[in-house]
This record gives sequence, structure tokens and C-alpha cells, in this order.
Amino acid sequence: MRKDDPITLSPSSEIGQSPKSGMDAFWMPFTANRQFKQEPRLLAKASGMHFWTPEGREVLDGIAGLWCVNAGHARPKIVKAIAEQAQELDFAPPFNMGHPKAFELAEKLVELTPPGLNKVFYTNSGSESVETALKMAIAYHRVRGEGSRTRLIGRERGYHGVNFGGISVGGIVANRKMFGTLLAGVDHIRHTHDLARNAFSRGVPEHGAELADDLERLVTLHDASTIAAVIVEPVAGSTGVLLPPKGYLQRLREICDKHGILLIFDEVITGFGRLGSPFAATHFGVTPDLMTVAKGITNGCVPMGAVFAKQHIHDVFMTGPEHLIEFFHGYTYSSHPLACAAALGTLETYADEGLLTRGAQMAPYFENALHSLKEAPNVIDVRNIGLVGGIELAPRPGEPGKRAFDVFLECWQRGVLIRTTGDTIALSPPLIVENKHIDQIVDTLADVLKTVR
Ligand code: PXG
Ligand code: PLP
Repeated sequence: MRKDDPITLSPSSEIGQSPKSGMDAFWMPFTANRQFKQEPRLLAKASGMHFWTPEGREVLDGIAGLWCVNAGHARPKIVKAIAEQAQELDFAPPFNMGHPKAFELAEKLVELTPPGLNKVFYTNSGSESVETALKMAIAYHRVRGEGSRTRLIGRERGYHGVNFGGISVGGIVANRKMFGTLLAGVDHIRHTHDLARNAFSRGVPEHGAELADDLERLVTLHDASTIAAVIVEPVAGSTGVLLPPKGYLQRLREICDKHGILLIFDEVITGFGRLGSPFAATHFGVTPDLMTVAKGITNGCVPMGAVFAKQHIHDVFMTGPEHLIEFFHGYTYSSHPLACAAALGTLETYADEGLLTRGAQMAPYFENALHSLKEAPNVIDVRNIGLVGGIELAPRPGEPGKRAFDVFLECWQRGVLIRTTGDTIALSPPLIVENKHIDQIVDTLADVLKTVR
């Protein structure tokens, strides 16, 4: 979009009043509503690597929307697939009925997943994928006659969406503390963040594989016969980009195997090329029993998520009379036709352009650029893998998160969209990113870090 071609919004969006009129009704998610409504940040259009504001100001997308627009914005094959699908079949009931694209998509998806993860259960978001996987794990043990295995283990600082199961196994205190007692029978292993030993690691850090042994501590405490599953993000995103120490995920896999505990990888962010491989499981060579995805499955264009399950997990449900439902779970919009069409268009785009592995090619340049910020004011760590970066800032005394938020606001003013969580800046550009975009992001950050003190 050009500057002389502004998108006009209703008068209520004009800047100047506080809060803006016309902005009252929408209670925004995960947003400082009052701050936003005094100084709104609106996006009106997007294409490729960029957004444009209603006034026509160009903003570089440094975070793939919200870790989801992996192929960049408004990709023709995806747009066309959605438009045509809306004409042809707008909705089909997903319970007891099917439509061809849901099956076609599942077959295509399991060609991409690590060997063994060959069953697909559709959801509409990462949060729903997590709930689905947790329920599958508990039900799996029950149908195979080990109904005592009901306990779920998460990890400190983990993010698994915002529904009750997800915040119960999750480990971000702000997302949990307001919401009562959560699910019973949940425990957590320790997080892996270790600035003292691992600050400024390039790629996965050396130290901390032994933190996986914390699972043995919980097995000793609760007994393996009570534990259904462990869920972790292979690379923790939302909490501020925490990478698994070398050997950590392998060790977790071994401990799970030893005790008959299912391992769930939450790949909502890491899935679909973010690390430079199709999935984190592929990247690290560790295959979980269940894998949750969302976001990049449709390039963020239509809400969709999925759970991938190993054959044997699926198969234990397939007993009993054939006319009966085997797994009492599903959503009205599971396998929604628009989402399936968008996902098929997305996979085609990824394949056409090699995007599921492009991150590996771009990673060295991205890594060097990010680590050039090591000497910038207040930077206490830089972390990177594939096309994910984390830049941790020292918090301002008594104002946790404020320094990073100010950096976010200043970058926005200067035409670069970044994301911050606590005092960590998270970067995750679309996988079509070029060196010049990486330069723009990092040069802007370098300047902003000098001014925002
Ligand atoms: N699991 C993981 C690992 C995620 O990253 C979810 C589950 C939930 O997905 P839905 O689609 O229900 O949002 C996520 C989502 C951030 C940020 O600030 C990250 C997510 C969502 C919103 C913000 O980094 N991840
Ligand atoms: N609440 C009510 C009253 C419903 O009827 C339904 C679905 O039929 C739901 C919640 C769940 O909605 P969804 O299937 O979209 O998750």
C-alpha cells in the first residue's frame, strides 16, 4: 500500500482523544487495554514481510504476526484456496460426517511429521490442541487398563495456551495465579534457563541436560504408575525463547520410556519450519508420542490446530462395538473446510518455496546479526535457533517488563514490529525473510536500545 492510498476507518479511530471513542466495546486479549486505547496501534493491511497502518505507514513484521505467518502475508495460493472454498463448501458437520479436504490434508500432514506420528486430530487453536493431547494421554492409559495414570507433568515457565488444562501444566505465573485451583494432579519439572552458565550461547546451550533428571525426582515423589504424560515446548517461545540444553530432550525421552510416560511436544510455535526443520522433533531427532501444532499449519490465515498421535495410541481406542464413538472429544469447527483449504494452500506454498527448511539457510546470518547486539546497553543475553531469537534485557529496578515494552513501542514508531515478554524481546520473522530485513530489524533495535534506557 502507498502513502497516497490510505485506508479510511470510521472517525472513531482518529488519534487525539483518550481513550478513543469507538474502542470501548472490544476487551482486547493479552493487551494493556487502557494504554492501547489511548494510543492505538492499528494494522490495516499486510503483504509479504510487511504490515501497513490505516494511515499507510509500512511496518516490517519481525514476528510473523504472532509466530504464525510463516510464509509471509497474503500469499496467493492460500488466499485463493480460502476464497474458492467459501464458495464451494462453507461448512460441513465434523461429527459423523466428513469432507474430502480434511482427509487429503491429514495424509499430506503425516508425510511431514516424524515417522510414527501418523494420526491427525483437528482442533482450532494451540490451546485446544493442548487440551486434546492431555485428554488423549489420560484416556489412552485408561483404555489400555492403566487408569491410575492420570497425573500430568509440565515445566516451569511453560506456555501451553490459556485453557484450564494448558494453564495447569503451564508454568507462567501471571497466566495461572488468577484462576483458582486449576486441574488437580499436576506437577512441574524445573525450567532450563541458566544465565550464569549459558548466557550468549549460539544455538542450543551446553549446560543443563541434567535438568531433565528432575522428572526422575517427580517419578520418585508420585510413582510412575500415577503419571500419564509430560508436556514441554521443545523450544519455549512465549516465556522468552528458552532453548533446550544439549542432550536435554533426548534425556527426557529416555526417562519417559523407562517409566511408561507419554511425551508430548507442544510444537505450536516450533512446528512448520520455525527452527529450520519441519518440526522441532525432526530438528532434535527426538520423537514424542503426541505433538500439538497450530499457527503455521494455516499460515495464520484461518484458525486451526492439530494433534499428531502415534499409531499405537490411536489403535488402543479402536476397540469395542464399531458403531460407537471411540474418543468422546471434538469441536464444532474441527476440520473446518476453510481451515483445511487454507492449510492445503499453506503446505503447497511451503513446498514450492522450500520454507520448512529455509530457516536453516538463514540461521547463520540471523545468528550473527542478533549477537551483534551483545554490547548494546542493558542486553544480558542473546539466544537463537533457526529463525527464532531472544534478546533479554536487564529489567529496570522496580519496573519489570517496562524497559522491553518501551523498546517495543519505539520499534513500532520506527516501523518494525517486535514482541516482548517480560524483559525479553522475541523475534520470529516470516520464513521468507531476507538479509536486508534482518538488517533492518537489528539496526533498528541497536538504535532503539541506545535511546531507551
Ligand atoms: N502452546 C504453545 C507452545 C504456544 O506457543 C499455544 C500453545 C496456544 O495457542 P493458541 O492458538 O491457543 O494461542 C501457544 C501460543 C507470545 C504468544 O507472546 C505466544 C502464543 C500465543 C500468543 C502470544 O509469545 N503461543
Ligand atoms: N457451549 C455450548 C452450549 C455448545 O452447544 C457447544 C457446542 O455445541 C460448545 C459450547 C462448544 O463449542 P465448540 O464445539 O465450538 O468448541
